Amino acid sequence: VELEGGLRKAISNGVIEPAFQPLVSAATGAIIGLEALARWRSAAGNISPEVFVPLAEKSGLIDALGAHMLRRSIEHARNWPGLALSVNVSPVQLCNPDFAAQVTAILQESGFDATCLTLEITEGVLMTNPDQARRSIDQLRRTGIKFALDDFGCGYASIGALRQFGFDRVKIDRSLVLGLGEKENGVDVLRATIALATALGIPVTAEGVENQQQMEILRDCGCDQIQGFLVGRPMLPYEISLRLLQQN
Ligand code: G
Ligand code: G
Ligand code: MN
Ligand code: NA
Repeated sequence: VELEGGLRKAISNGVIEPAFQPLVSAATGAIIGLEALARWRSAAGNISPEVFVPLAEKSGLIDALGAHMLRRSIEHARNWPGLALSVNVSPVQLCNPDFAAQVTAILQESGFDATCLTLEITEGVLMTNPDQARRSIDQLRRTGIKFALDDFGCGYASIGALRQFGFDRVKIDRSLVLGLGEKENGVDVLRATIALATALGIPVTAEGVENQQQMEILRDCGCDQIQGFLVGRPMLPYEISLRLLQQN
């Protein structure tokens, strides 16, 4: 309950802020997009989104947290024209019938180009509430917003779901990338998973890429986008701006 009150305040006081992790072209190594990741820095230490996102979901604060993250991410992204912005969306948000209207309103008030925004969702919601998920996704895709299926390959998401919901991108879960390069671990599964998405015309991002060897394997398997500590950790906005200056 104390943490819940703290969370409510942290959202309204702007203490929770996005960090940004580079999304890098596998072909050129250039930063082509940024994923916003919520960070809560409190006097008592940093609190992980793995703790406060589920808390927000349980306590009815997730819509406020999601709206805050989207607004703040967009404000920062204005400084990085030409780059795509990815923002994580909780299944609980997606199941709210007002979600699409909320996102549309934030885009309108900010004037941000919808085609530069990708919303990342995990597969669970496609099973638990497919009808509402589809309504939200369809409505937002009509505005130009893109959708990525996050953490793909670690759960139950079917190929059917990829096609039915019209995902613009798939993000291969870290757990599939983890053993790569150590002993040909899991390359076959990875290659097949990527080939499948590619056959459906859906481009693939690899997450959790930590070394050169993993990156080369993933590029050979057909990933066009790389994310992970090898190419950039989640960073403060000014650190992103510095990286972009060095790149250009
Ligand atoms: O950034 P980090 O690896 O600590 O994130 C842990 C988890 O929290 C990841 O699954 C990530 O998707 C999730 N997460 C981070 N920021 C947000 C956010 O703004 N909204 C939601 N719904 N999840 C987030
Ligand atoms: O579930 P989602 O993909 O949104 O989670 C993103 C989380 O993964 C972020 O919290 C980020 O800190 C973490 N992450 C990003 N790159 C790497 C990496 O290369 N290795 C590890 N272990 N974690 C990573
Ligand atoms: Mn994500
Ligand atoms: Na992931």
